[in-house]
Amino acid sequence: MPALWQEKKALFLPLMFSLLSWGCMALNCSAENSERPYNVLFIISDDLTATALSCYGNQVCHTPNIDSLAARGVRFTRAYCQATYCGPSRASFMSGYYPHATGVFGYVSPRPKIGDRATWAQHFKNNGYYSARVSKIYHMGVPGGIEEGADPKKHNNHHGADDAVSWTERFNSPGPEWRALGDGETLEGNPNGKKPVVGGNTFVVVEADGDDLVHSDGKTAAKAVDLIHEHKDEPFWLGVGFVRPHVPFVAPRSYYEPFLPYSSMQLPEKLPGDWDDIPKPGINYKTSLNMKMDLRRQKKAVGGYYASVAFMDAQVGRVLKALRDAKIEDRTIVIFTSDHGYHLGEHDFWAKVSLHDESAAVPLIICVPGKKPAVCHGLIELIDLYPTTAKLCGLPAQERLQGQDISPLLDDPTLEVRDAAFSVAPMRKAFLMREDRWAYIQYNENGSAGAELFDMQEDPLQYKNLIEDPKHAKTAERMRASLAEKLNSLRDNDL
Ligand SMILES: [Ca+2]
Repeated sequence: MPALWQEKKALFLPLMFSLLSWGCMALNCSAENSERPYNVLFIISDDLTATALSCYGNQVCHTPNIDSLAARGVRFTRAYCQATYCGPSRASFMSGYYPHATGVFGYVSPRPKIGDRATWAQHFKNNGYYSARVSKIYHMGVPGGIEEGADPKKHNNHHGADDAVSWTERFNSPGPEWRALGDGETLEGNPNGKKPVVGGNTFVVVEADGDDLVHSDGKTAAKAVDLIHEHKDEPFWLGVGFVRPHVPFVAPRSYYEPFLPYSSMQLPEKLPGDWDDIPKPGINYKTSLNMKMDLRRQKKAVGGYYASVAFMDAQVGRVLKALRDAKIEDRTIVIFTSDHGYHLGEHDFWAKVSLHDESAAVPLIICVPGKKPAVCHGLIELIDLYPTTAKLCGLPAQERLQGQDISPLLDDPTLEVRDAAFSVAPMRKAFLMREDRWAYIQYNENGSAGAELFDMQEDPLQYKNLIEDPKHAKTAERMRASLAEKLNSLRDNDL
C-alpha cells in the first residue's frame, strides 16, 4: 500500500535522521568535551522585580527555591531588560535584536520583522535540540490569554504573540486568574470599595481556595516536570514561563499567611516634592494617585504581590527538583529571570514601564554546571542570553545577533563586558543608558520632553534628578551622545 508506506516513510526518515544526528552530537560532545552542558532550562517570571526576592535582599518575601539556584549559580545585580513591558522585551531577547532594530514595540511576534532568521529557541532546535515552551515565553495576554485558554470556545486563540516555528512542541496553561474562587478585592480605581473583582491589567488580589494546580503556574510547573523526565536523554531547550506576579495577584491562601495582616507591610519612603524634578513623561503610567489607592490598599498590593512571588517561587522549586530527580542537573544550564522589573510604591509609582532601576533591572541567575557560584555586578542585558547560551553549548555563533556573549563573566565575575546597559519604554518614547555610576533617562529621541540623570552611588533610590545641575552638565552631555550613538549602532543591522 504505497500511501501507507509514504506515511511510514515520512515518519521513519526524520526519526532516523534525528537519531543519527543526536548520536553524532553525543559522540562529538564526549570526544570534545564530556563536561559540556547542553540542556538549557530557561525559567522566566512575569513582571518580577529583583527587589522582591530574598536572594536580592528582601527581608519579608522569602523565595527559598530561587535563592537555592542563586546559591549555586551566578547572580547578576545589574542585568537590564531591553524594554520595560512584556511584548517588546520578550520579542527582543527571543529574536536577538533590540526593539529599535525590529520596530517591535507592541504585543506582537517578531517573526514578520526577522524573516527566516532563527530565534533563540529555534537556533537550538535547528541544531538538533528538542525545543519546547510551557506557557508564556513570547508575549501572551495576562490574564486575558490565560483565561481564554480555559474557555473551550476560544481554545485555539490563546497562543498570544507566539512564534510556532521556534518550537518542537508548545503547551499552554489555562487558569481561572481573577475568576478563581476565594476572597478577592479590586484595589485600583475603587476608592469606595463598590467595584467587584475584575479582569484586565488591574490591581486585584484574590486569596484563592484550592491548591497550586488550580492555577496556570501550578499547571506550568507540572507540565515542565513531565517534559524534563520525558526528554532527559536528549538535548533540550525548555522555556518555562510563569505568569505571576503579573496582575491579578492570585495565589492559594497559604501563600498569603506570611504577609498578613496587610497593615504590617512596609511601603517605600515617601518624600515631599518627590515628583517636582521628574519630567512629565517620567511620572509612571500607574501611580498611587491615579489608581486611587490609599495606604491600606497600597500595603495590600505589596502583600498580594509578595504572595504571588512566593507561589511562583514554589513552582520554580518543583521544576528544579525534577532536574535533580532526572539526574541531569550536572548537564543543564538553568536561567531564571523576568521580562522586566516592577515598582512597588517607590515614588508612588506602581507596575512597569518606568526606566528607573526597579522597573528596568531584572533578577537574573545563570547556573552553569561546573562553574563556581558568584555574585556579578557587571552590566549585562537580557539580549545577551541567546549568544551566551549558544556559546556555552558549542552551537555556531551568529554575527548578526545584537547581544554579547557574556560567558567570560561566569568564570570571572569581576570582568566588565559592557560599558553600559540600554533599555527603552517605547510607549513613553523613553530611553535609558545605565552605566556603572550613572543612570541617564531621556524622553523623546531628541530629548525634547526632558531627561533625568542620577548618581547611582550617591542616590541609588533615584530621588535627586541632576540633569539641571551645572556640575554634571558634562556627564549629561556625554551620556546623551552615547545614547544617540547606541541607537545608531543598533539600527545598523542585517534586517
Ligand atoms: Ca511582563
